[in-house]
Formats: sequence, C-alpha cells, structure tokens
Amino acid sequence: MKKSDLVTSILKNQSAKAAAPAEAEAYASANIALIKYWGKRDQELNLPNTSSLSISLSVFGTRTRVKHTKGSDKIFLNKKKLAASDGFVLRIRRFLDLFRSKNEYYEINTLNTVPTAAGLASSASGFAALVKALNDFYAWGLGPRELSILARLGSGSACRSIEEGFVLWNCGIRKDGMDSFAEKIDIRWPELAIGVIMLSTEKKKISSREGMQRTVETSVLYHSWQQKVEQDLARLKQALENKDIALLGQTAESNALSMHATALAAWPPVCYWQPKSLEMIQRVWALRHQGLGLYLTMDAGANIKLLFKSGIEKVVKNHFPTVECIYPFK
Ligand code: 2P0
Repeated sequence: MKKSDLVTSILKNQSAKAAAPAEAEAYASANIALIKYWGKRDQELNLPNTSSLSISLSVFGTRTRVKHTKGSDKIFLNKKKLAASDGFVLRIRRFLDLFRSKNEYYEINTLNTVPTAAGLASSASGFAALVKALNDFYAWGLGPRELSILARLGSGSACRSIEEGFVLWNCGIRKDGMDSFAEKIDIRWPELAIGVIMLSTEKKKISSREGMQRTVETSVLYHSWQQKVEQDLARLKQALENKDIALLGQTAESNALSMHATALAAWPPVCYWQPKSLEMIQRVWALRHQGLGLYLTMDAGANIKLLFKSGIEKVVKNHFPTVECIYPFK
C-alpha cells in the first residue's frame, strides 16, 4: 500500500469541522524509547516488527508553523531559510506532497530545541508537530490515533510524539497499518528524571532507516531481539505500575544495549558509539556498583541518556557536569 492511499482513506470523511485559519502552529515533544523500535515490516508505511514504549521530553521538541505561500515551498529551520536541495527540505516536501492540491505551496517555520540529527530524534518531534499543525491548518479535526498514523508516515518514532508522557506504539498486524499507532499510558511519575549527555551534535553517518534495515537483513541476532522486546515490554509496564526505578532502569538499559549489540552483529557493522560513549557507560556502571540508582539508554547516535529519580540529581550532576536534566511530568 502507498502512503498516499492511506492518507486518502484517513481524510476521506474529514470535512472541515471549523473555518480553516490562515496559519496554524503546533508543538510536539521529542521522545526517548525505553523499549526501542528497530526494524520494519513495511518500509513504505514505517510499520515496525515490534511494539515500542517511550517517554516524552517536554521542553526538548519542535514548534512548527504552517501557512500558504506562492510559487514554491519555503522551509525555515531555526529561522534560517533552507536551500531547495537540502535533505531536510526534500524530506518535508515529499511529506507535504501527501496533503497538497495542485499548485498549493507552503511556508513552514520549524523551531527545534533538539539538536538536529544528533540521535535525539528531532525527526520524531518534527513530523509530529507538522502533522498537528496541518490538522489545525485544514481544520480536519482528527484525533490522536489518526494523527499518530499520519506522523508515522513521516518517521516511525514520530507517531510516539503526538502524545506526552509515557506512550506505547503498538506494532499492529494489519497490512494497511491502521492498527499501528501510539497511545498514551495513563501513568504520571513526577520524580522520574532523564539526563541528556550530548557527546556529539554531528549528523550520524548511518541513518536509523538504513541502520535498522541492514540489521533486519543481516544480523543473526535479530530474531532474539524481537523476543527480547516482548519480554522487556511486559517488565517495563510492571515497572511503571509500581514506579520501580530499578526495574525500569534495568529493563531500558538492557533493551538499549541489546539493540546496539544486534546492530553491531549486522554486516557491514552498524555502530553508533564513540569512545566517549563507552567512557560514560562505564562511569554509570561504576556508580551503580557503588549503590547509585542510575541507568542509561542510547539511541541511534553517540549520546547517552541517563534515567534516575530526582533525589540523586545533585550527585548525578557532580559526576556528569554537562548533563541536562529533564522532568517529563513537571
Ligand atoms: C526508537 N530509533 O525507538 C529507535 C531507537 C532510534 C533508536 O526510532 O525510518 O527516525 O523514520 O521510521 O523513527 C529512529 O528511527 O526511523 C528510532 P524511520 P526513525 O526511538
């Protein structure tokens, strides 16, 4: 099935519920997966092989404004107009093609508080904010489920950025992906902290799309990874219900390291780590050995995200002076 067919079927019953405004603006937070999405059953529709579970990053995200313009699309990123040949522009324009009529052009203003392409999933908050803004711009009146599906067509993990807090993306089994969307988990955990340690803001050499595809096709560990995700999801849900930081931390850390191990076993190997990443990992392990309730996760990049409860923030900052702490529920 093509993206455009799915968009047509989602929008076919949406007559404008209100007068469409001249411009619309929306915000979406970035998200970090505690149980990772790594591998697709459908490349076109970004349908995953396994479910995943994330936490949103509140102030780290994307604000996007949409309005009409004449002649051609104009795309601004952090107030700078991007060249028509820019990779980001091409990706956004291809996505907008799903929604535009003939001779309809957009001016898109995107403000990121997430460093672009540094493994902090700016594409997730970017496509989620764009879809939310388009929903207002055209007065579609779509709910979170449909918005999640549309955002997924831009980037898989974007479907988890429509909602805030803990979010579960059910992989679904349908070919058209109408059962593959993200839903909010109704649990708040105000003491939970995420510490972002930026080690590199460089664009990664292997995109997530390419890295996960290569892993699915060539890693002998991929089958085991899928089984592990099932077990980890059950464990993580239990950790959330009991607000058990040790269980959350162990499950998320082990899931992330398994994802990286599975990717390393691909050929050519897919490695996102830098020497500094390993240094930080070992520092976390040493502190935990001393009894600190500190855990980590990593995405498709060199950066480290720490997981801990608010009570140890001072100690964490002493050991990781550059850490930026985020409380998703405060
Ligand atoms: C995640 N990542 O669950 C995993 C963990 C990276 C590591 O989702 O091809 O940019 O656009 O669907 O969403 C990054 O993948 O990939 C990602 P596409 P996406 O957060």
